Amino acid sequence: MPRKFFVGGNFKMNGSQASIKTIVDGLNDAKLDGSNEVVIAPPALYLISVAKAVNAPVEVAAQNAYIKQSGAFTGEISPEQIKDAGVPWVILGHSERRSLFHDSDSAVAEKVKLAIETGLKVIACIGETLEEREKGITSQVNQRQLEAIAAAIPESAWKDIVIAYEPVWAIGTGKVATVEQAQEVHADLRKWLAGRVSPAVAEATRIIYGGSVTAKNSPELAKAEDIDGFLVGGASLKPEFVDIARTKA
Ligand code: G2H
Repeated sequence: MPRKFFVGGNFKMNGSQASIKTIVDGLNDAKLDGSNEVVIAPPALYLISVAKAVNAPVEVAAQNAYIKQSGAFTGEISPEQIKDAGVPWVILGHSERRSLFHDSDSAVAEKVKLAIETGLKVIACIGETLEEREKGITSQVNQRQLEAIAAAIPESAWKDIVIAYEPVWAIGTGKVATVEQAQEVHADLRKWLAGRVSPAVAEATRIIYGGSVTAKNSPELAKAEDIDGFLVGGASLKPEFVDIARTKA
């Protein structure tokens, strides 16, 4: 079965009630036909209102979740609370969480495990830094990050996981990976999944690309065999997100 193309919009810590309403109105007006899976991730404060306002087929994701369901963890939100808010998805392991908030490989894996056990679907982010790429360890870094997740979950969990490959050097920098660079990593990850998890999981799992994706570069990237969609940051705040959401549709 072909993998359904997936477009995520990660608003990061951007937007206001008014600007987010404009984005949601734009998506609703676009009347997307559901041939692509489209998910938007506003800041946590706006999750409930966006989940209520956005029309199917667009769904909503939280940008992070904690490793516990409740308790004295000031400032955190739990997978149960995300589910209770009517939000089916969560982004975990984004490089900004890893680098700025010290989310380790094992913390990300624990978060993925609890989110999956709670019934959420997960956009699991991995990616190498420029330094790691220049050292020639791109493959090892991405596999190490994915291995932590693979070791924490059963094979059946992969049906609810989308892998987002986001080279850190391409995030918000305007330096998009070339189609060849991205395809090489995506193919490498799919091969790794086949060996580590199973050929069926490797075949079915969406591996999406993130890092300075725009309406201009998305059609070319989408042609690559192993690029199954995008996680879009900056451009998800702009009207062009609707065009990206329609890539390949
Ligand atoms: C990568 C991406 C979205 P941007 O972080 O996750 O952001 O498209 O702004 O590079």
